[in-house]
Amino acid sequence: MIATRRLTRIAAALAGAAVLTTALSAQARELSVSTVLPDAFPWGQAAEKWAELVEERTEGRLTLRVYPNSQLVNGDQTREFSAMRSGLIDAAVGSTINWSPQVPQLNLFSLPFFMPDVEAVDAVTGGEAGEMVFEAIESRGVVPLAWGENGFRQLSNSQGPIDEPADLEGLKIRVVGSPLFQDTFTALGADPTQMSWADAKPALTTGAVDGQENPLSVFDVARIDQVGQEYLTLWNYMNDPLVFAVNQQVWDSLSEEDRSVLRETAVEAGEWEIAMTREEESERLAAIQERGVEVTELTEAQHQAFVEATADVHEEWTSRIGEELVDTAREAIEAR
Ligand code: X2X
Repeated sequence: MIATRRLTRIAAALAGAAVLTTALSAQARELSVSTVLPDAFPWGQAAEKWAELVEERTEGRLTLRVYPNSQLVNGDQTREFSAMRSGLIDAAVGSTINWSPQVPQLNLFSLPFFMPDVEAVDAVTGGEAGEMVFEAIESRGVVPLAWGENGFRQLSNSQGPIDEPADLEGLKIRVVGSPLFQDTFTALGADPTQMSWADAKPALTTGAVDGQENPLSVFDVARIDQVGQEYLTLWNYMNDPLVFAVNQQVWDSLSEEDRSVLRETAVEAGEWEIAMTREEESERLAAIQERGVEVTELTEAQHQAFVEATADVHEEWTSRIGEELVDTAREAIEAR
């Protein structure tokens, strides 16, 4: 009798615990967020900021857990978009470059010498062209929410100053795993090698490659100068925006309220990170120069020589990206 009563009590307690667990999990839902760079970099900070704001505004109902270093795709950043589309990853703050193998329209931002300044970038992302890019992402099962920014990508190398295409002749340059970069650097006479960010620093350290291209914040935080990259050319040849996005099924499963919180916090975190990245550029450049890196700025004529050397790449990739999108972006840039 006593034993039965105890069993009943245990059963009741277990049932209670089960109800509680269900209630808790219904209350607190965790979404995984992939990034390439961790929070020592503005990119990782953008994701952390998003997580912070979401937690605050949903009072813990929704939690974003950030997984940096492309760890959810074993370091292969070009698989991030597919992993998010298939639901292996719930969300990401990702680079347009890394997603461009799956979303050709994202190559818009990597067209060499197409976006001269931050105003051009804002005119594109904030206008009709930006909407077209977001539609292209959405049509592939991922919901884009907001823009962030990795920054204008600058060229560094270990061999000498670069101020004309001929200086790149035969230089082994690490590029990201996107075919457009292969074409741009081949057109410039360099010898491009595609590899992930995880492999880049070791390759620079051993001298397996002579150079790389990345925004100043990445060069600075990752201390790229310490692996022999003593020459830096400021050529603003492309800008690398980030996109905050969520898998479509995950999005559909959220309440309307949580969706608006996710969207508005992504926009806020993105604006915060873009402003910070841009504000810090000049300090970063000064810090890099102080560490002994020789910085080359291009004259208008030198810049033009690079533009001409990559004109065919521009033309070829325009058809892959879509004439209409490229034209819409060009108009926005001209009218900025
Ligand atoms: O791999 C790179 O160069 C990085 C970190 O900038 C990107 O993920 C695009």
